[in-house]
Amino acid sequence: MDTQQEGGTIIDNSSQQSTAVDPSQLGDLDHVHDIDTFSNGCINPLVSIIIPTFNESENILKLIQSIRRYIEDRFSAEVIVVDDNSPDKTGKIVKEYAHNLDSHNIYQQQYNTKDLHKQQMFSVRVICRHSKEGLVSALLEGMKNSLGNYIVILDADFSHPPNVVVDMVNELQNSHYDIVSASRYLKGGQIIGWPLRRHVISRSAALLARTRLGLNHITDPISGFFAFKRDVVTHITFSTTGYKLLLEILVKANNAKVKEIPYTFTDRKSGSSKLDTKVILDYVKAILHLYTFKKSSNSFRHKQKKQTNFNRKAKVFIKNWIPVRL
Ligand SMILES: Nc1nc2c(ncn2[C@@H]2O[C@H](COP(=O)(O)OP(=O)(O)OP(=O)(O)O)[C@@H](O)[C@H]2O)c(=O)[nH]1
Ligand SMILES: [Mg+2]
Repeated sequence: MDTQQEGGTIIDNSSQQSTAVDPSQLGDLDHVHDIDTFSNGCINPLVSIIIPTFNESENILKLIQSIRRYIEDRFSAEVIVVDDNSPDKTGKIVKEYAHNLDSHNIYQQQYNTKDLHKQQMFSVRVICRHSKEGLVSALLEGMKNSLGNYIVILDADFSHPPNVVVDMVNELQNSHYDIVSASRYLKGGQIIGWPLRRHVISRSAALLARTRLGLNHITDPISGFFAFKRDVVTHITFSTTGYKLLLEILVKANNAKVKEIPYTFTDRKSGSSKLDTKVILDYVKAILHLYTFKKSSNSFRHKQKKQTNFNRKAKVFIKNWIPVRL
């Protein structure tokens, strides 16, 4: 199914309103100053793995190599790194790596053609933006430029173990689930290395989302590590206010079937955290936005139901009474 050309992931770069972006203009991105594509084949990958980065030079290549080791020979994939002009040159580092990877792949194609059918395509692309625009907008940028039928989102700091990506994709391929989310709070999952303060913030944020947004069945609705079928998001109008994309997808993707799998979250060992007061404030704003969205779509559904009931009663009345009176 060639879904990547159809339907638009709709993006809003302002904080509150939601604006549709014409999918035909997706290549025309003023705020992106550099997109590199190094693909060793013209066949679309099955999976797009999107990694947002800001100052992740110590982690990013190790992570890409690790992902590659786990998925090699299993399925074709593209890694899309979305970097916001990191002062530590993360974007440049990935760009160079991708160039080398590309030449290596060409070498394999030329000298190893016999085994070529066994090899799965693996490509790396980097989207370099002018300035720090936030995590959610980076993820949306990656999604807009992705080609795979399945999209996986993970952080660059090794908090999200790359081997779990394989389980997520298998689950999407072999089951009826639309979203597979890695949970720290499901039985079997855990968090290693967080101080008490982080536990309290995270637990409270998850509780707020579950109770206010009707997500009680999801143990970790604010997970940053998840995968989904492309079709799930094509009709969603996203707002970039939030810090947690999964939350927005869970609320706005009607009737999507969600499976959680447990994983061990390990606090970052290198680089620095971007969690600050602004992030917490943005989170609260996002909850309010989604709460309003949910309420208005519920009342819309209620109105529609009332209208249908009225129409049905009117039809019965016309059928039964009007002929009698005539
Ligand atoms: N492109 C882009 N990436 C970002 C931005 N903010 C954070 N990131 C990346 O998003 C991912 C999650 O950010 P983290 O700093 O790990 O946030 P966190 O996981 O909540 O907190 P820590 O794990 O404690 O650092 C990492 O890969 C970051 O490099 C941003 O504004 N733009
Ligand atoms: Mg992190």
